[in-house]
Amino acid sequence: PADFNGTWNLVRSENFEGYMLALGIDFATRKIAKMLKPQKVIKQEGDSFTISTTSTFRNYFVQFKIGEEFEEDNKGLDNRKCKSVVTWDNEKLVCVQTGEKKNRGWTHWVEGDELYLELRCEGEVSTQVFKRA
Ligand code: RET
Repeated sequence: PADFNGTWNLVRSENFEGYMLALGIDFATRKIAKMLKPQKVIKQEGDSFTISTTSTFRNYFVQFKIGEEFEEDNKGLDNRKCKSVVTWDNEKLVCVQTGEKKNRGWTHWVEGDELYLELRCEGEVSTQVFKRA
């Protein structure tokens, strides 16, 4: 499988505003959040992952094992709990976040020295691109 290990810095982002709106993130938080250049640190050991997203404003941490459902609190994002499960789709990591919001989830993949993250919620799709630090 693909190697996600490392430190990645955001270089561009599309429709993050739409994704945040779909999550019901308040105006003030959205204004700050869309200016941020978050960094991701991913640690991958076999099928176990830890992913920390850090920024000058707020951080988010998630830990999971492929195929094992876990409860996600989304603290600091929309704070809605959901049941999440991450699986491999070929070389992509696909997360389904089941809860109040329909069609919620994300996909991570690596292309060359870039890490892609597609964020989905209801009808919105946001794409973020990171480069190796
Ligand atoms: C920030 C800043 C505060 C507001 C929002 C944020 C969004 C973070 C997101 C993180 C996604 C992490 C994933 C990790 C799994 O691999 C940047 C913390 C809304 C959407 C998908």
